[in-house]
Amino acid sequence: EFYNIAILKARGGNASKEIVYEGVEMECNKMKIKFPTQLFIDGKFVDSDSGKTLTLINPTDESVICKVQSASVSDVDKAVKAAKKAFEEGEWSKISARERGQLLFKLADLMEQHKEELATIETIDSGAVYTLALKTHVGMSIDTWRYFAGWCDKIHGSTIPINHARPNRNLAITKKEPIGVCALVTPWNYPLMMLSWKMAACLAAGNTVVMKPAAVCPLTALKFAELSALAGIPAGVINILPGSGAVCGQALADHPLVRKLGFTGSTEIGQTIMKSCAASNMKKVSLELGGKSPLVIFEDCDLDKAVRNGMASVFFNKGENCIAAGRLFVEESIHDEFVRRAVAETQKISIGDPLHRGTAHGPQNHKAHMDKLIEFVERGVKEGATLVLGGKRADRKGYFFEPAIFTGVEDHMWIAKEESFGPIMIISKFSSKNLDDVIRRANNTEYGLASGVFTRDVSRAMLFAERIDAGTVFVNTYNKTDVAAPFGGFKQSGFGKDLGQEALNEYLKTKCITIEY
Ligand code: TAP
Repeated sequence: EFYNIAILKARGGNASKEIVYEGVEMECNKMKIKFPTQLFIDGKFVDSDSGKTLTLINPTDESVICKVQSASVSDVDKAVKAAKKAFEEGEWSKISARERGQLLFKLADLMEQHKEELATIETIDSGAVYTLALKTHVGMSIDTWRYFAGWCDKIHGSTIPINHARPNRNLAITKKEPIGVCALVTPWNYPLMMLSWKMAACLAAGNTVVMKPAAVCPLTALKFAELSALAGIPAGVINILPGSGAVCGQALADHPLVRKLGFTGSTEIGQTIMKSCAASNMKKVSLELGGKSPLVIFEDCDLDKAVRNGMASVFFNKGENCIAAGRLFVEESIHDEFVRRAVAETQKISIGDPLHRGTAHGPQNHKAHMDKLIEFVERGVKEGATLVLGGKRADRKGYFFEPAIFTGVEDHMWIAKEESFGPIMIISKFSSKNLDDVIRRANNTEYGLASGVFTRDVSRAMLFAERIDAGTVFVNTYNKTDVAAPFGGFKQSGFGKDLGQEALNEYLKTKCITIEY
């Protein structure tokens, strides 16, 4: 079914404000939802210069949701120039930090008022299970905006006692300043949440932004653009450009007026972006990239909890989770019992329409990704790992893939090293007689995003946490991220942090002022 694009109007809490756009209005999930389908540049919804569009597919039933405008290089240029003007001359540059915070709180309130609509849009566009979309994709996004709104008027420098040029006296002070126009490029697994993690810190710091969501699911970003206009964020401060990475994303990395690029995505594209940022104008860059996070489960763990968390570490958000445990090391004495329980629990996962409240596992995000997962499993079987469950396309319409479990995975195997980004559990055995050896094996990857350990032995947990080379370590839990805690990887998982106070540094520069008196 194809939904017609209509001229729509939106009115927010501020009754004097009316936003007009071309978009889609439809009944879905027992509610009326509507969202724009145009680019958002300088406070207005507009068509792309090229007339090119992206066709969006609902992964649950493979139907076309709608077409949205796809940004060209000249659209990127317009958006960047609008963001530059807003940064240098607009209301945004004149209001106080506290007023900036108030605007971001208002935006968060509007997101809260529209949370069911946002979660529904996320579900049809990305296949996220609705209940999870409500709690995590949208819920954590709202928390993120509130967390960073609170930081706006608390960003300050220091006073530093430096040597005096006697007989005069001297003092140095530092100021934390916004960088200017920032670009954000994000992936498809948590579309609204990835936008929020980066953009909330970026705006709290006082920058303006041009953002490119993933081409396959840009709809919550466009709905967010509408809400930002209704919240009264001045024109040009937020610009949203759906488009392809090769055209729109690359033009952002190359643009000489963009001073910072925040990226989340694959290591491969991260490398391309870092090169482009260096070659164009040495723009500051932060990269949240791929992962193959190890989870080590010792025999003295709380096994019920380890099985529950072990499953969530792999299957949460259908495995489309950057910190997903890419490899489980289970101590040999509990290995068979762990596998038996994990298989039994995985068989109980209800796969189905992500809008149904009883569904725990929805379709993969898009077809190419599902096909990649099927190939991943075939390769694992070929190289001799034991596929004990799932790993096939489910026998129904939509991009459904049966959660898979592999055992007998050896260190040299391709599936032990490569990220699947899907619901595929990879289990290897270890012996706790040699803690050094399992830590060496867990660290034997070029990635360093997250890690986890289950044990009741505090010393062992702390030694693991000290020696594992990953930006996040979970002890007796997994996936426990929070807006106040810094998040980001080591090695080829990139650098720079999202969330927490540290994320602000990614979008600030420090100026040192030295005074003589
Ligand atoms: P990518 O293929 O790297 O795409 C990420 C974004 O970059 C998309 O918006 C993409 O555009 C864009 N892009 C592609 N080529 C570009 C170029 N030359 N210049 C600028 N932008 C370009 O990753 P993905 O497949 O969307 O996401 C999966 C990967 O992201 C996984 O490896 C996963 O681990 C990683 N990830 C990491 C994290 C964290 S926090 N570390 C979080 C989520 C995901 P298109 O829309 O056209 O593809």
